[in-house]
Amino acid sequence: MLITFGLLMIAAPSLAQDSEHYFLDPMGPIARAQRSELIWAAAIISIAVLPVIVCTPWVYWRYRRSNPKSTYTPDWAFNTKLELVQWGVPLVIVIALSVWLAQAVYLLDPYRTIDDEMAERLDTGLTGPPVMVDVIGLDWKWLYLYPELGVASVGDLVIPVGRPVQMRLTSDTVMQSFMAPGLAGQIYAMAGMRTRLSLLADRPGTTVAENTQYNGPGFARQRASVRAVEDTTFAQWVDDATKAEPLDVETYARLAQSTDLDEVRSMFGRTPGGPVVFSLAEPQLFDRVMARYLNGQPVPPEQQPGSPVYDPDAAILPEPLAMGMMGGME
Ligand SMILES: [Cu+2]
Repeated sequence: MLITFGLLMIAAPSLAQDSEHYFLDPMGPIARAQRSELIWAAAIISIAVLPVIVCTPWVYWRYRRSNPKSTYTPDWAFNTKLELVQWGVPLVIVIALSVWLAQAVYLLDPYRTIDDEMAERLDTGLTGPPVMVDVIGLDWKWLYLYPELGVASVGDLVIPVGRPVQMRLTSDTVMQSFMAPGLAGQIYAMAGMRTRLSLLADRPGTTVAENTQYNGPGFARQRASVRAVEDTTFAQWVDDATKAEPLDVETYARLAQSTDLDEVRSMFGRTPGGPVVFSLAEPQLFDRVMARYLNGQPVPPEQQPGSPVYDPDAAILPEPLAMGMMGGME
């Protein structure tokens, strides 16, 4: 624990120099709260751990054989005061941490909608209505859909500063794990399941969205930038994306193949290193990807984007299921 804590402290300045924000240099209140919890929990646990680390060498030295001043008590076995301290202190720490962290877990529930009340508790301000983002994990990129704004992007999540972002996540391949350490915690994305994550950035900056669950040879390149930008920049970005090539069910079938971001750029004739944005021609894409795994039939290998025999022409997405059927899928 202490070693982890120490390493984190050493790592902090070097990470902060980077242009990207990581866990210890958050750009939003949720990641900031998580950081302070880690630091406080480590500090409180040190109350029990530090004396042991400090006293062990001292005891060895004090009671060494050659020290004539230390008392020799070979029959000593029990000391009430000592027992009370060494069981009592950890007990108090465990109780205090449990009560405090349970509250934190409830406040920072990734499924929780960030509204005015929550913003107040996180000591931050909101500047506008939430932005809905659907996230589909693919081999080996993150696809972000903005169904209300009619745009989509691959490998680059752009969010406006001060506005809550409500994400729904799923996977159209194996299980994946989404983590944007500068903004929020980690959440899984699984085929046929819909998870949620709320984000909030209160200053402009860039962090990274990683997949932290190994999913094959392109895994290491599945890192997407997450950019928090001012409202006007965001509006401009959406406007530009609206004019891009449409993303419909057929385009999606090609996009879903096992390719990394560079391969996607060349497949769709985009500038090397440049943005990959689409106008969203199929706003229900997320629900249709979900429905692929929920229609009661096994998905044949040629319709599974992660499969070597995946065939984009055979992988037409089904119509979304009725909302009632999507019930207990979260
Ligand atoms: Cu787990």
